[in-house]
Amino acid sequence: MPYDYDPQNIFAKILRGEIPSQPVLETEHSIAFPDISPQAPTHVLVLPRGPYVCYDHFIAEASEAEILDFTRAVAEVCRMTGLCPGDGKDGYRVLFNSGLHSGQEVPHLHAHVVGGRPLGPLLA
Ligand code: DGP
Repeated sequence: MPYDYDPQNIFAKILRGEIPSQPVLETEHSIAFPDISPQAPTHVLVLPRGPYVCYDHFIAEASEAEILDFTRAVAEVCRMTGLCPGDGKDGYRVLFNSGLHSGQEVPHLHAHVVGGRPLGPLLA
């Protein structure tokens, strides 16, 4: 299935340094920064640097190194923001919006890492 990546989307501009961001984590293949409109006390976006529209696009076309790096970056953000239940903390939610029905606004794959308050039912 062809995926049509728009290189003018806002996260592509951030990744090219055309728009400033304040990364909390940078790795070879991934970057993480706070969401501009946080929905919880902690709300961090984790992006692969590569031009992937959504999760299934990423898994279909990214290298194993990119997938491993991104997967680890998400976990590292959970850890460094102090949300991991394994650390005795109160936990977190990771979600991807993909496509129209999800309400995806920015067509560059990003994981939302949210926590810091009770998050309620997933589809509330
Ligand atoms: P989604 O609906 O899953 O595509 O979420 C897009 C998120 O991106 C939304 O929560 C707001 C955030 N966002 C949009 N523009 C910017 C920006 O320029 N900087 C940052 N940090 N976040 C942004």
